Amino acid sequence: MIGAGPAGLMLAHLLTRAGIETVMIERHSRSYVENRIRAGILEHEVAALLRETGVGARMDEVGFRHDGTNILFDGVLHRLDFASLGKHVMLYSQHEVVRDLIAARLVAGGEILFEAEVTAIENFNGSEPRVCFTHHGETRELDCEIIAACDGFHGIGRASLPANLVREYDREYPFGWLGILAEAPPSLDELIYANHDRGFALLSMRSSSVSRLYLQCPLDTDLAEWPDSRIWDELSIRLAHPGFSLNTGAIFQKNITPMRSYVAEPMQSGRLFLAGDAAHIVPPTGAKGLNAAVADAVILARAIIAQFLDDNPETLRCYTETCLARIWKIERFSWLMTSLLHRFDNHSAFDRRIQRAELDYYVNTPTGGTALIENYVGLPIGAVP
Ligand code: RFL
Ligand code: PHB
Repeated sequence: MIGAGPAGLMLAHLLTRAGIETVMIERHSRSYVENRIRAGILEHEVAALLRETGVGARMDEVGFRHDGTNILFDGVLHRLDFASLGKHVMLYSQHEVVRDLIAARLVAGGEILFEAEVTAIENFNGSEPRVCFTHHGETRELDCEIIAACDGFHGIGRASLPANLVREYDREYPFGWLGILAEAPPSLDELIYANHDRGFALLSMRSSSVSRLYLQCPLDTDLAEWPDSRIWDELSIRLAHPGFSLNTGAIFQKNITPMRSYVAEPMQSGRLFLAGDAAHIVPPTGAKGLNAAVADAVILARAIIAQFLDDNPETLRCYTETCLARIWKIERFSWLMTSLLHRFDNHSAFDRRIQRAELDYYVNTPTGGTALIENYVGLPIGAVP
């Protein structure tokens, strides 16, 4: 496994449970990956997977179960009730999931080579694939049967695939998100996704005393021009609706995230397999990045187990096909949420009316509502390996 993010850690966790030996190589330090603030929402089946494989206890203790979410437009809040499909999501930070998976690996006697960087992947189309890496200033080599590149969007795994094999599909959005973490109790016990004439806003949270909020912003936004008071004023305007008041507090982190959709096909060549952000990314509007990475890990673990323990190579051969059938639906949903909720400066008055009609359809008709909920809580991943 190259990379100790959610994809690599979950893959290693599932293979270890099945008795398959794994080696994990991670460029950064343990404390860096355990404190990297990213995603926050776990789909129903991803949360169930953590519980079923023995790494869900802390999530259930300190995470929040959400049985619905809210979409705000034209000043009216619309609640989508997940319980109508018997589902929920968990609000639990990605870095906490990473901590739990690292702890489980160490307890199981496994190792993670931190501050070790893969510099080359060789011979993956032959019978003896090799990974070259540096660790504590030394150059080392590792012969392996399978190489899983779980090394994120800028990793060496995808870059090592033969250029004439890979087809890329890409969309960059003409805006970003200005995200903050603040010492402020959540203003509501569920999320609010707000479509406003001034741009999108999202109300989320990390704990009973910390709020996570986002504002759509131009890509060239200079954080220096966004003092705390301006951020709170803008959030108050975009999230306003009857009976709501925004809790404010000291902002202790500000960042800007660009928005992009991307898929590389295929996700494998010979004995090299890509999982997670290494193969695809989504804009965060659908809360899918982490969930998609974990689902790839489950599909890859099932296929590796089928090949090595059940002598059935077919599932591994079909890895790309199995993943992409899910991934393109996730790409579609993330694109849909982004299209529905943001302000597009090139939109005509006609486009804006269509956007409103679409929002109205998704929140106010049973079919539209069910479609949105079904995707938000997560498409099926299948049996836990
Ligand atoms: P990760 O988590 O990027 O992990 C890849 C790991 O590989 C290591 N690595 C290497 N190690 C050794 N040798 C090399 N040559 C290596 N090259 C790379 C890296 O150090 C890293 O530890 O990928 P993974 O596992 O696929 O997980 C994907 C998720 O992390 C990602 O989809 C989400 O976090 C995306 N994302 C968000 N998703 C959401 O659903 N909601 C969010 O609010 C949200 N916020 C975010 C995000 C991603 C961000 N990034 C990537 C810039 C906010 C940010 C800032
Ligand atoms: C977050 O809490 O960071 C979060 C939640 C939902 C999203 C994106 C980010 O869609």
